Amino acid sequence: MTNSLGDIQNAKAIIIFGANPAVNHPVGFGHFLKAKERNNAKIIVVDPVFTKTAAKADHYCRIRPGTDIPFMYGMLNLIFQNGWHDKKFIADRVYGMEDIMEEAKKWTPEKVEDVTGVPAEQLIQITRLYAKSTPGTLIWAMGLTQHTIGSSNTRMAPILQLALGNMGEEGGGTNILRGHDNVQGATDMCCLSHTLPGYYGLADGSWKYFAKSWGVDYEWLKGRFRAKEWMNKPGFTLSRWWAGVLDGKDGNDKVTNGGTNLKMLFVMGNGITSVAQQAKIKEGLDNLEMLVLCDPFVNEAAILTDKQDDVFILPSATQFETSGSVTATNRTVQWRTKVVEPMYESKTDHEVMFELSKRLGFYEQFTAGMKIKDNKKDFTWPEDATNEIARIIKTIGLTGWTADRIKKHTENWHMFDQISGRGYGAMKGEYYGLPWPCWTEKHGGSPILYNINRSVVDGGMGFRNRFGLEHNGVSQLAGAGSAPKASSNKDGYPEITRDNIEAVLGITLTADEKAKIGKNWKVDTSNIIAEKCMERGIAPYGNARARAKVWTFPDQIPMHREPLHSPRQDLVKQYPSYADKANHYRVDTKYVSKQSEKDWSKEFPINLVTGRLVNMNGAGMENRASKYLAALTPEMFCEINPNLAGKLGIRDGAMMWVHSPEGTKIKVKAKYSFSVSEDRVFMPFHFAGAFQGEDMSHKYPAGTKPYATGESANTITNYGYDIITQIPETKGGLCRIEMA
Ligand SMILES: Nc1nc2c(c(=O)[nH]1)N[C@H]1C(S)=C(S)[C@@H](COP(=O)(O)OP(=O)(O)OC[C@H]3O[C@@H](n4cnc5c(=O)[nH]c(N)nc54)[C@H](O)[C@@H]3O)O[C@H]1N2
Ligand SMILES: Nc1nc2c(c(=O)[nH]1)N[C@H]1C(S)=C(S)[C@@H](COP(=O)(O)OP(=O)(O)OC[C@H]3O[C@@H](n4cnc5c(=O)[nH]c(N)nc54)[C@H](O)[C@@H]3O)O[C@H]1N2
Ligand SMILES: [Mo]
Repeated sequence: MTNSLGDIQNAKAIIIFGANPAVNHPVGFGHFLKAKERNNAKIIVVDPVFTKTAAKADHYCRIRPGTDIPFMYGMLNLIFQNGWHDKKFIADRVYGMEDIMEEAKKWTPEKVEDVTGVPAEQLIQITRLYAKSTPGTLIWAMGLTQHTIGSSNTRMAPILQLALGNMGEEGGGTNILRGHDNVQGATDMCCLSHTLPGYYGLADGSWKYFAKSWGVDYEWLKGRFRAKEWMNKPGFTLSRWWAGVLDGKDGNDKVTNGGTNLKMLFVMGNGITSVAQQAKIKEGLDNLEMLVLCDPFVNEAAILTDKQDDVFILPSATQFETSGSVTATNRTVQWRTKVVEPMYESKTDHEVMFELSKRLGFYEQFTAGMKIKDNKKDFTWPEDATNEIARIIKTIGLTGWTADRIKKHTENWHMFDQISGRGYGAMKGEYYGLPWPCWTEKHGGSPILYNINRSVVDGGMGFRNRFGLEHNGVSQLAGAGSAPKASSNKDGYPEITRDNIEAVLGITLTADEKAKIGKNWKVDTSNIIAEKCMERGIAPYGNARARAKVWTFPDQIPMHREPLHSPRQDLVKQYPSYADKANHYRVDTKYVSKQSEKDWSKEFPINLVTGRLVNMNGAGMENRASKYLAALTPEMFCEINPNLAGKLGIRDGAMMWVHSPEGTKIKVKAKYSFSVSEDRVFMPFHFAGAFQGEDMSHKYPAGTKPYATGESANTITNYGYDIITQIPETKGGLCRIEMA
């Protein structure tokens, strides 16, 4: 999120792609409604389903799943044609917009209508409204990401905002509504397989920086791997670990994993039934040697599997039984305080991890980093963990996030403005929750990314200089005069290093400073670079251009590609998917070969959209185990348009089979609804405990069966994974429906 929920109140227009905040962020959605009241802000919702958010919108565009790129190019085409774009912003602060302009020309309103299903007239109407009502904020969530082209979608949306000059503005920006509490923190700390914490990547230099910062021997770290080369390779993803177990057997995707398959799965805080392709997941679970599930509830992976031995359910404590820092969707941090001691025999997640590291023989190395700062004999949990993060993570500017400061913010939360985040009284000069980057222990945080109307000390900055000084002879630095306010350097400038600091900042370092300073701002644990930058009003990461064009990606600019399972075969030929990708996070992944295997739409003519309910969360066990929440939706269901249901002879409330191209099926209750058109259905994914028509509720340990069980929508979500991130295509697929 470049701005914040509160800042949405400053918007004059709000365009929402693939998010349903009225249901999934109902408290945050209050800010959207206030923007409507305060500014008469217009809300535009682009969604294949008429959601509760759409019900509050001024305009609802019923888009076909997976066609947001044509929709946004269609908007851009009109914007460029009418000269509604921000020419100065583009000239000074963007790289590669010419290529976008060329591609946009192809997407006339009529063509957009054909591909997306949104009437040309409506596209023209909403584009004019959005382009003219600045600042406009752009919202997205899972409707853009869960596609084979999800990563292109998430580039396209910021490009639209860059074209309109809506970036770095109050009331503008791209505000991506994140999922769980602290999912931003989990991402920042990298609960992922392709980078070290803080997005440092897996290169040797990063490993060495972390070895030093953690107080462990680099050679020891290296020795944990089978061979050095594996240190630099990404691991499996959550969506595809099962392929690692099945290891190419029975026609499953082949893996590159050093000649061995995965044998053990340790799960801490994922429901497993929330992941696409449940039939494959079941096969993966069944073939494991050992399965460990740490969860406050019975993790329904244990119910799905037929595995009888070596399945361990460890009772985890909840977040109410522990404390520590958590990061919110707008990059702010808060301190969470323990409410009660861990109940019964449950243990907190960190205790489980500490005990495990003792048994596995690396507790000392695991905890060494927490003792480095004051050369301590022992550490205090969790304060020293938070301080360790502050000491090491420079890339996103966490230096200012010390435990003491975070606690002070949380204790004084009433001393901050709800919209701007600015502090009053004792908190003056700081923004609530110290939104990152928070460059130094004195810096007050940066509530609006890329805002050059503020000084760096007051949270201003340009775009990060991350990809060199030039590409193909074109400068990557921002244009003359576009540095943040009150900067000693008025123009674009590179990221700050030991070698260029004196020249860029116009200063001279002392010999002592030169001896202490790190190689560049990312690894400068002395923090001299950041401190000097603050004095001169310079952002340590440089002042560069945002890239509309990424020369290392399969599509340098976002391009439309039909979903792997598309109802429009004519368009599949015109806009085919990517070439198959070998060794994608260790798994050979199919794209065009799957898409062109046959005309899937003949057998499976209906679009399948999955999503959320307000009373349930994720895999849903937590809520289905609550009598009152379960009572609101006691059974798994599928929203179906009465006209479609009528054609199939299915009555409201009748049971029906939903089949997927993967050869799987689920039995669910029909729920008549006009929220979906006749060509698509909507299903929540919060149910588990039944599998392809079989009730498995006898498998729950005595006394643990939730109040509601049912089929998981993920049993029929289709094959398909994003080309960069490998997120499953759970929002674009096909199905066939028949009476049960
Ligand atoms: N009550 C509740 N709240 C939650 C959660 C929960 O499970 N329950 N989960 C949390 C988590 S982890 C997350 S990530 C967020 C997710 O929050 P959201 O992203 O809002 O959640 P979804 O309902 O999955 O999807 C949003 C919308 O995307 C639409 N959509 C599907 N395909 C497309 C498409 O191709 N284009 C467009 N434009 N739209 C499309 C769907 O119809 C749906 O209305 O919610 C968080 N909040
Ligand atoms: N078809 C389809 N599938 C989807 C999606 C979709 O839109 N459509 N959305 C995807 C998205 S965005 C997400 S984020 C995932 C969400 O799916 P999950 O990550 O599975 O989400 P949850 O059910 O919220 O949480 C997982 C587990 O964590 C446990 N838990 C809660 N607190 C703690 C704790 O403190 N410690 C431990 N150890 N465990 C705890 C819960 O009991 C639960 O079993 O689903 C994904 N799957
Ligand atoms: Mo999520």
